[in-house]
Amino acid sequence: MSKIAVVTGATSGIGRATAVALAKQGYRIIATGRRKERLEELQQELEDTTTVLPLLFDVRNKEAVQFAFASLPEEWQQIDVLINNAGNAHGLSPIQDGALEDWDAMLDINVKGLLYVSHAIIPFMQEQGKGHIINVGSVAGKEVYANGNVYCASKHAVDALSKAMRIDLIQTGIKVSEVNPGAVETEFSEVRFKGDKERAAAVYQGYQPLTADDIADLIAFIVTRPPHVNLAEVLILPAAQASATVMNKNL
Ligand code: NDP
Ligand code: 8X3
Repeated sequence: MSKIAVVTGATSGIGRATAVALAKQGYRIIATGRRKERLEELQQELEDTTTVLPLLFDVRNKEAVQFAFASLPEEWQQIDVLINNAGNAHGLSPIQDGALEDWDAMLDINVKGLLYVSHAIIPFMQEQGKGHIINVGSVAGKEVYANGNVYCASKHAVDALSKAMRIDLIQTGIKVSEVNPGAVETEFSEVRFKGDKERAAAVYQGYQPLTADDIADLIAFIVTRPPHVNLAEVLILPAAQASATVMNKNL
């Protein structure tokens, strides 16, 4: 039987590209997200490559997360890899102007959602005595930048949780890695700026950002290392980016 990877946030951007990359590595894919038609489209695109099981839930809803994984058909329970990718930024404002609903969204999705999904999947990996969890953090989990406040805090939490998971799971045979991208052109900025496509496009102008495929390649590399190797943490930036906010737009 081929290996199984769960990819959260597989309807767009990094998650979708990762699902495709892991399918090409021979994995069966459990693809999650809230947009049903996008999951079905991914399933169709991959029908000649692998089997895709779409699971529709909001990672904020812990009962829905628990139910989705508790009701997995038996042939989908031997989960080898979990890509904790679902997440977004909501807003970009000074802390004094922040919207409470944006703060709730970022902390509930990026932090608590990652925890709920991990809590549901770790028992399957423990049962097998092996597994690999890859958390998608960010350069924003390594640095704080102006107006990034709560998004940066959520990604610093992902950084802390990745380290904590690696320590707590060391006796179980489950590897934990963290991938921290800089600027990747996806729907990320459209979500951050609440559908303002022009403002979102401006984030990626004047330099060559990373693509979702660049991150998917890295994730596929990490999961295909030999069992005794763990790429624990990788910061991946566009060549034109030196830190969260320092860019060379003349490259
Ligand atoms: P996209 O907006 O393209 O994709 C976000 C994905 O997360 C979608 O599939 C979306 O699915 C899913 N998602 C968001 N909210 C929820 C929710 N409440 N429940 C379930 N799924 C949800 O952005 P990216 O691909 O860029 O982002 C993926 C990850 O990469 C995020 O964790 C982000 O913080 C991180 N990242 C992105 C960077 C960038 O520059 N783009 C840089 C560094 C890190 P759906 O809407 O269907 O639910
Ligand atoms: C996404 C990259 O710089 O917008 O995590 O925070 S950034």
